[in-house]
Amino acid sequence: MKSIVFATNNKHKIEEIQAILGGAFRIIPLSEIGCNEDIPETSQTIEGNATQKAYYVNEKYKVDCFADDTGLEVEALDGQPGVKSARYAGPGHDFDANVTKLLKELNGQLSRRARFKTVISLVTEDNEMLFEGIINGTIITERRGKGGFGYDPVFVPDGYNQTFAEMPAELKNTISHRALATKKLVKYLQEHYK
Ligand code: ITT
Repeated sequence: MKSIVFATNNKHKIEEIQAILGGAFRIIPLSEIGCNEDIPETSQTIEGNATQKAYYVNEKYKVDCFADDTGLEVEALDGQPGVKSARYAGPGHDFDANVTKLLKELNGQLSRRARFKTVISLVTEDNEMLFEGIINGTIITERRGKGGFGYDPVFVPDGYNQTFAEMPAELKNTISHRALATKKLVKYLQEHYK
């Protein structure tokens, strides 16, 4: 069976991608190649961070691999928090504080348009590719829903009335930024990766 390393130790992400890939490929987590370190993410862009992570693992461990990075880009905030989404309110990766800060920054703004963007970087022996997934929507004024994570309670995707945190996980995982980027990666792997 074909296999490829995913530069993450986030079990949830591995399961999500493995589910879309089905039985044709096996996704190998970093723990299985003996990589337990914090991979640097020092780029100023989402694309840059995904690429940096994939190259880091490819060069150090000599394996074909892919990595992802995601951010929430808010129109009225010139694309912020963007690449800083996880640490918007400070270094603690505190989801609740990040949402509170976002709602405060948007207070009184005319536009509440936003988009989630996921970029997946694939680095193999002879190729380098980027796959992007974007979902547009609106930031509402108060949290709604208990599901998901991060900014989900305040993000309503276009065409829906529920926030990502209110809708069933299966629905979010079918329409989300991450799902869109992942489907592109999977299609590429199925067609080109031998
Ligand atoms: P790893 O690097 O360990 O994989 P991370 O927390 O940095 O995990 P991401 O790069 O995927 O995760 O996302 C960065 C931040 O963007 C994340 O901490 C959330 O605040 C937000 N985010 C990402 N995907 C999201 C989603 O589907 N719903 C809500 N918020 C999300």
